Amino acid sequence: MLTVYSTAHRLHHATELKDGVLKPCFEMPSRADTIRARVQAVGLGDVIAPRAFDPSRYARVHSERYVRFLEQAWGEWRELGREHDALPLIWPVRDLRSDIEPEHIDGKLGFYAMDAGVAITAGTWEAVRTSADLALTGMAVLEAGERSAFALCRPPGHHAAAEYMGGYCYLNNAAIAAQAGLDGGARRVAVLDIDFHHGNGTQSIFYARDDVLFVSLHGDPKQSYPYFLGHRDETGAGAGLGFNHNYPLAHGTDWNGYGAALADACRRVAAHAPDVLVVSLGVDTFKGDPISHFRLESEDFLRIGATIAGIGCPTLFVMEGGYMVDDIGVNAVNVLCGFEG
Ligand code: SP5
Ligand code: ZN
Repeated sequence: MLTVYSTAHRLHHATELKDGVLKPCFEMPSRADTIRARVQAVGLGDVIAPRAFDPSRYARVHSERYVRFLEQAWGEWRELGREHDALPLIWPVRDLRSDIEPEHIDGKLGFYAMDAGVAITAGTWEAVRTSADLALTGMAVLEAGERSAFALCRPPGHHAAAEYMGGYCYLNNAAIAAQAGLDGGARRVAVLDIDFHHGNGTQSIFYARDDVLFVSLHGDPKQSYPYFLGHRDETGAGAGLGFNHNYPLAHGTDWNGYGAALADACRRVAAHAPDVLVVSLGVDTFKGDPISHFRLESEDFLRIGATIAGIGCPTLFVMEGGYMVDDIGVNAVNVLCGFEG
């Protein structure tokens, strides 16, 4: 399996608000480099560089003004003489106006963010756009006839929706790749999201559509981030009714509960008969993850890969979360090795 990777991710290393204190993000550069090292240690296959795509490709699933905001935010922040990470401080909740884009950068940050886990720094845009290009390159690899590919994306993407960032995510790499698959001729695409956290952004982007099936296994939002989406009764809207399926699982879920839910999820994906499958690959379901609450063992990730392979569809793996850095390489690459059989 080819891996698409770039060192550009290292340009993004930010801080987040954690338990009331600003700290370095759990989503840190060593994550991607640990996974890359494991890819090479097991001889998974060649590691290739991404092609550069035009930002108009990102605007197939994001709004143009949101992509422009991401590109320009750091410059606007710096114009005010600020040097630390750009972070939102106010959000347009419920009865506040969310239909007018503010001009001031402090207003814009809140307008385009769902939380305080998405700081913008000097290198963020370059890292973010390269991460999306990794996913687009991975989709191009499938279109060229490969059965699978691994986009080693960082920053991750699945919390980012058409017009907002959140949860370490800026551009939705998996959604951008899924849309590129359709634009390249696929009639049906499925996104299977196995990150511990619900992929609220991907769900939101495709919620009213029947050409992209979204299926997600995650910590129950009653107990787990992102709290405000990911319940079982969210099954799609309009033409998309029946094309969204959530499997909220309790804290402490181990392979017993997880394997059964995954088998059911994969049956649903196979029934959609997708021309291409995008897997949002998070390994924060691991028992030792510092911010998540499932109990999967490293060997369970081999089983996940084998179960996904059973769908029998060209598959693009897009890296999402996973914060137990020492084990993230083994766990992520176990999914890929399990897939290859
Ligand atoms: C891509 C991805 O995995 N994003 C996750 C973002 C989660 N951000 C907030 C997590 C807060 C968890 N707090 C629980 C603390 C447990 N000690
Ligand atoms: Zn996650």
